[in-house]
Amino acid sequence: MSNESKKEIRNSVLTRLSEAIQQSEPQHEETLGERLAKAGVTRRSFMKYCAGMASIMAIPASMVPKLAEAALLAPLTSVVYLSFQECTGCLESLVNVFPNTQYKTNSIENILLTALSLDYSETLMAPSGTQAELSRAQAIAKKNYVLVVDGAIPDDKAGAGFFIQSGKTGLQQLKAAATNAAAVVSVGTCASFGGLPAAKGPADLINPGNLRGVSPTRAISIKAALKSFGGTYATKPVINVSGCPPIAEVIAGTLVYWILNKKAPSLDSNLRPKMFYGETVHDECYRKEFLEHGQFVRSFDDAGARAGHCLLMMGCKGPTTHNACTTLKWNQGIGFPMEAGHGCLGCSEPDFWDKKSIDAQGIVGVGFYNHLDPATVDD
Ligand code: FSX
Repeated sequence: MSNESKKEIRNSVLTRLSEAIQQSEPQHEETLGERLAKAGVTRRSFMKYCAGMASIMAIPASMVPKLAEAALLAPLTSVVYLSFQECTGCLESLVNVFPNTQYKTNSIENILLTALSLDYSETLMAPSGTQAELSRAQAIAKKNYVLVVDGAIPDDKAGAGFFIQSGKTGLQQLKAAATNAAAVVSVGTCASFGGLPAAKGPADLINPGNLRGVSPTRAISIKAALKSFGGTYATKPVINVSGCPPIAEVIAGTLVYWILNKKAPSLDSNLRPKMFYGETVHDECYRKEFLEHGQFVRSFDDAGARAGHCLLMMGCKGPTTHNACTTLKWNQGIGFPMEAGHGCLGCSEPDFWDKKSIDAQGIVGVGFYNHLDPATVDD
């Protein structure tokens, strides 16, 4: 079959799909209030839920009724979800938010999340190929959606050959999807800071293409990519939800904040919501008192390990890692690494794969499994 004939068939399929989707589009955009009512959630319990969320998010109580009213009347928030260089751990984490035992009001939280209209997600949606491309084109033609991105963006130079999808590079796809987005939420450390794909590795490692001291794909964060586009892309609101992967409730909480407020929460200098990243993992760690008394685990399975002492000498990076692991916990509130006897890997911080550290014998190393330099620990 000639290329011309293939093009014709493709165009006619696209036209038919487009007509079918337009015919099936609802005339009325369902609001969150209507969705909650259908699910049998009373106005009173929704207000109570909002008050609970507001206290987690440090929103003044006086603002709650106004925000809740606005949320009830708001149409569904459209979300376009793109994935680049990543392992899909972030999306896996997000879907773990159902059911949520943390807030005890899981039905409302789940409905709040269904207030997101996931208009495009390669991993979760049923369509593929041409139909998926059409879904993306239609989703990004709308305005004011939230663009959720996981994964870092690889080099775009001619011949680089990384991440080509439908003939377009990652940078080209990101630019197209960011154009009409109201905000960009970078989910995961790869999207937030480059993460694993941007890891440089040891200084003597020579990567393909004879590259030394840079990641093999020269991956960059979503914020850095948007900055490189310039203009309105560079100033587009970006919220980093870091972690490899991030905690499910932190991703959900950030999106719920957007639904309720239509603006970003207060962010730290790494563009992370302060409500979740305002404290270090160490701040609320139940092993903290052992550090204060100089009682450390020095090898796994020693007396200190059995007594649950501080894991700092085993490389725990809790004191320099900002995240909510010790408060929200993981796997629907079940536990966090130190409760399982392992130190924090520092996965929500920039450059965590390459960070310099020192082990219990005082040997300075580089990289993921090396240990924290005690000199960097605050008193
Ligand atoms: Fe990265 Fe996420 Fe770690 Fe994986 O999408 S933050 S490698 S958990 O999947 O991007």
